[in-house]
Amino acid sequence: MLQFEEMSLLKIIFVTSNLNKATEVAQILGSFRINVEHVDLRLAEIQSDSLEEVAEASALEAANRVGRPVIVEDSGLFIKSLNGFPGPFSSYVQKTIGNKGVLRLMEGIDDREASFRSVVAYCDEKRKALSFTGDVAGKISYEEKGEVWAFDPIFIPDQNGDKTYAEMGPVEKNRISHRRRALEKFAKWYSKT
Ligand code: ITT
Repeated sequence: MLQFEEMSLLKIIFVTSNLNKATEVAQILGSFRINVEHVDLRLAEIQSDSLEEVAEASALEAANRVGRPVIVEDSGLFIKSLNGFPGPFSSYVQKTIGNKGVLRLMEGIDDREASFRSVVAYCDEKRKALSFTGDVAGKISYEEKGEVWAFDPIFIPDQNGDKTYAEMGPVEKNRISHRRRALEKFAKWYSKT
């Protein structure tokens, strides 16, 4: 017989080709009693200045391919002194010039202000995507600090002293991150549906 705890656990499929993201999403949604099944698919990303538009188009494609309700997540790092670059192009920038290239672009720039944005988009059989956005304000460091994943070693969130995401460790990062903020909004909505 099912225990009460098991019966009350919600489930959702998360589609991403990024294993780091899958791990974080499972940990964060787990804390809201939502169990995550990871489906590893690379989705077509439309070109747009809006992360919401990109995420919602990906959610629709993912729901069509998987045939069940899904979430996807699209994130971007927006650097103020670079007019919001790389923003929606963060993945391409990370793959091409990487953190060292970003730090080189910012040589001689004192204004290090930046923000990390996460958009979680949900889509089900109604085929109308719904998105939830989370932002964290912060700074770009002068050098890479810590390891882990992609931009983590160069992003210092404002709420946490001088530590980069990479130096914080997963528990601390998942408590305050842009992804946490977007997923918390999704979890509250999903738990009520
Ligand atoms: P999908 O399959 O889910 O699209 P992706 O790696 O293409 O995976 P995004 O376009 O959302 O994911 O991510 C943009 C870039 O930002 C990409 O290089 C990520 O690795 C990086 N990124 C996203 N979230 C991050 C985080 O919390 N810390 C560091 N880098 C992150």
